[in-house]
Amino acid sequence: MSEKNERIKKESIGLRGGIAEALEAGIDHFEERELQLLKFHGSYQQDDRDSRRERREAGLGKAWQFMVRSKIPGGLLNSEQYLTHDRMSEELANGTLRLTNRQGIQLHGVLSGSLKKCIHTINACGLSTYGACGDIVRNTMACAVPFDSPSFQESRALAKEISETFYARSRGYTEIWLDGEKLPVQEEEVEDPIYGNAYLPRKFKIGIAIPPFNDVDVLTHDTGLVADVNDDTIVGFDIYVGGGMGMSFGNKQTHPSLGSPLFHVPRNQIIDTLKAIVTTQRDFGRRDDRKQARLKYLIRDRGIVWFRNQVASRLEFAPTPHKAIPLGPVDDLLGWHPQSKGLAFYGLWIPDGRIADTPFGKHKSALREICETHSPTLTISPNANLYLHGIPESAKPEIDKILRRHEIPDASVFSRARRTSHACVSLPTCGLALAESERVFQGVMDSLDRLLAVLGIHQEPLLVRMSGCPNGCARPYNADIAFIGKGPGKYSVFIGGSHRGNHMASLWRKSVPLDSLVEEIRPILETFVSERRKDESFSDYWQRTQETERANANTDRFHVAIDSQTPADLLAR
Ligand code: SRM
Ligand code: SF4
Repeated sequence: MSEKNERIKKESIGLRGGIAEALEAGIDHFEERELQLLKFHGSYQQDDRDSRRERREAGLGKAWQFMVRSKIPGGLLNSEQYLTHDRMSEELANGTLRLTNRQGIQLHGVLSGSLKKCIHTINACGLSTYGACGDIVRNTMACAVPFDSPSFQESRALAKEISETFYARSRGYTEIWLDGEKLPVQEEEVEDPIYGNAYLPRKFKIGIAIPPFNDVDVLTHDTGLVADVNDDTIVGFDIYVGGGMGMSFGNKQTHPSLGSPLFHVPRNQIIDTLKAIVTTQRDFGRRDDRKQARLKYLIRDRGIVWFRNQVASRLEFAPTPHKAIPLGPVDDLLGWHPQSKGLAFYGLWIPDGRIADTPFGKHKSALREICETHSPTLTISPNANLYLHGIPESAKPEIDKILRRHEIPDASVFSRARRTSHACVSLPTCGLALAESERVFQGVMDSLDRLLAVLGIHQEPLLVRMSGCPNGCARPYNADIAFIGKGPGKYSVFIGGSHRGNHMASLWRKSVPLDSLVEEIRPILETFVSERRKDESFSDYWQRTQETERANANTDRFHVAIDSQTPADLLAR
């Protein structure tokens, strides 16, 4: 498998393969080589899993379709770009938009014949899908809170700069989808200076946090940057390396982990430092086993000291020790907040990032009307909520009216947990899903909200996440409470991460039916309420009372070391 992937990349001639020819031939789905390369272009080949059995029984093949992912550095887009996606969702996709928890937008249900129009249109509106998937640096995340102060603006600009630095240089993408138009960041085709012809061993993720906000969940990225802000100016960064959430049940060599401190670098050295980190992973990351190919495993196998020396040897300056800059919770600021003089922003809760007209409100229609009439700027949050910003104070009542008219509840009616909770996409589109996630999560959260209200902890900071399989797209393993799909209707329950994102949860129950999930955690929450110390959060309570000595030793540190008792170990018992 790994060998095959490596060969496909090397022989792809700048990620072209036979994609153009297959499109020209009018195929409804791609063969293996092209579908692997298509990921680098921002699209996954999928099929409608709901219709699989029926089609099989009718002697039909799979209902092939594609997911197209827009890569949006820092999640920042304007109303016209949003409306372009909205229109495409109606004309070319399944009628919904899916905000992702890496601040991108996914369209599902695109047919092969519409792929070119879809990708072309995304580029024409000033965004791109290039590098949204594949063994490459993915969408760079940045703190989504839309404050206008210099440090926040700087982090958004840096997300863009990082994105441009790590674009693949091949013009294959533009030839196939843009009729040869050149993207502004692309130069004449030469051997790619960062990626060579084999690209990276695996996906690579970067996120930027602005303290005290940790909405980007900074320890879960291959490389997380925590801004060192002085007098509202970013003067440097604490760098964390080797975060990652995926694991495979039963494979003890795989595990989620939180980033380890690398060092501190000045602001003007950050791009060179990122190049040094990415090229170290390019040169030393495992290419013989895709399940061991992420940066976290390179660091586990060779040690952080080796990695630090490798990266430092590629730099022309001497980095200094990391400063352990503290961070707050993984929350979003929902509702109205002042942005800068005369302007306000609104943090809109989007259930699981799915923009549609649903019983939770007509988010799709409301956002269309708001963008058409008020043209706010938008930022997708890493919890897949949406900030509308640049709104004059005087326009607030009208926007409120549009939201109410579309039956969108004020997020304050929900528990604090629900406002930042997230479930991955899962069925029916995700080919890797073992259990439902997005489609059942709000039902689970309805029950949990009722329980939290009864227990009087409705406003307690709790991070709750659900993933339809152990790949962990919802970043579940550092949540206070996490449900991870094990098989149809069955979930493993993990407890004891943290709403600050700085602690790993551990396995609580191996396999629980969907309709018993909340009942299963009721006793834990009841005991928390009766035994907690004054102002003690759930994660602090859990770590004080439940965890092993070893894990307890880590609780006062922002960095959490990889525990040898990984969830995969526990599940394999
Ligand atoms: Fe993910 C694969 C959806 C964020 C870890 N992820 C997938 C695929 C593409 C399934 C596939 O390979 O066939 C899913 C597509 C489902 C669909 O139908 O749309 C998918 N991942 C998502 C999204 C949409 C979930 C969401 O609820 O928002 C997120 C898209 C982000 C984006 O805009 O780029 C998404 N995925 C994540 C995250 C969280 C993050 O990036 O901050 C993780 C954990 C962090 C990490 O990478 O370790 C994540 N996705 C994975 C993995 C496991 C990777 C690993 O090395 O362990 C896979 C499977 C794989 O790559 O083999 C995967
Ligand atoms: Fe699919 Fe698993 Fe990711 Fe959910 S966690 S989107 S089921 S790969």
